[in-house]
Amino acid sequence: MSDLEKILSVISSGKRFLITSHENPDGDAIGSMLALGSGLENIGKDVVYYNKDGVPSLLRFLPHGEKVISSLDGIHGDFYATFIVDCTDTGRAGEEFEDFKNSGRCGVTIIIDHHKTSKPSVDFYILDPSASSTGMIVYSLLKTMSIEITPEIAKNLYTSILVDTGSFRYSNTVPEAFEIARELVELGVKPSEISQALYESEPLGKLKLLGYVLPTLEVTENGHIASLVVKRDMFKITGTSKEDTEGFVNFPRCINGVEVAVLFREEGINEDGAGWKISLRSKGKVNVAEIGEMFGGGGHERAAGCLINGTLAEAKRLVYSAIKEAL
Ligand SMILES: [Mn+2]
Repeated sequence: MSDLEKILSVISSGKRFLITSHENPDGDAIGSMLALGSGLENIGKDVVYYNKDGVPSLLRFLPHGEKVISSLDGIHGDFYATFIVDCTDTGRAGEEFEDFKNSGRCGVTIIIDHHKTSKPSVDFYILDPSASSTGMIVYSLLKTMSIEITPEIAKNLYTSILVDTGSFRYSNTVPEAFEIARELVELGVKPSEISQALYESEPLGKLKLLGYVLPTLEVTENGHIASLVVKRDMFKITGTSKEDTEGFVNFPRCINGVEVAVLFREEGINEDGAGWKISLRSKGKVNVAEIGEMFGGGGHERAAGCLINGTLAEAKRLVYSAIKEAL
């Protein structure tokens, strides 16, 4: 039996399922969780939706987003199976989830993901790096099970695809992305409504934060690398949080001639000094997943990340030299 057949049989024999995704969830993580869960609920299953960081405010328009809990404390009993979506590894769902899993309460563990990775450490998995988003894999799974794509599921799936293809602009925008999106629009999704919710509903504070971040713009290596820096005091001054830096890395990327864009975001202080959350974006020449991996992170060829401890100067030196090497 293939993993897909085993997953289908797990779904048909089970009643109670847990669905989770990676921390700092994006539209694909939450959209996939909600689309899969709604589909399962619609065929009579009980679903608990968990994400360590909850649903970011920008994604609260998604149908059933209010069902997502951010703590497993009040959860009683065991699950028949647990889906970890848009995650190469269960560790990305956070420490609380790892503890919950290690206590044996997750049941059968299943990963559904589109990141390039080695064999994940779960019971079964569907990995399709050719899919633009996990939402596309969830769409196929629901179709395979003949579960109706309701307008609410459609909205979640469309958001998954839109976010992970950068609104059909990134190189992962395969024909299937348009084909599925076309069907979702026929099922009632209004593209203008979703794009307004995603791209024209920013809080004022985010723009004020951008005002502090843009002056940190630095372009190096003959104009091939551009970076921005977000420091913690900028959040304090503007009343914002790290969630508000979503998309900032796209500003240095949009510069003509820039191959790799980097966002350095200051994290909590520990004994090694500051920690820097690094977001990397490539226009294609450099595989930034490899650069992320060099520092214990990972991601896609054109979008990756990692964490580096030390001063900003040290973090910049390490990242710039790795990119320079790859250019
Ligand atoms: Mn994704």
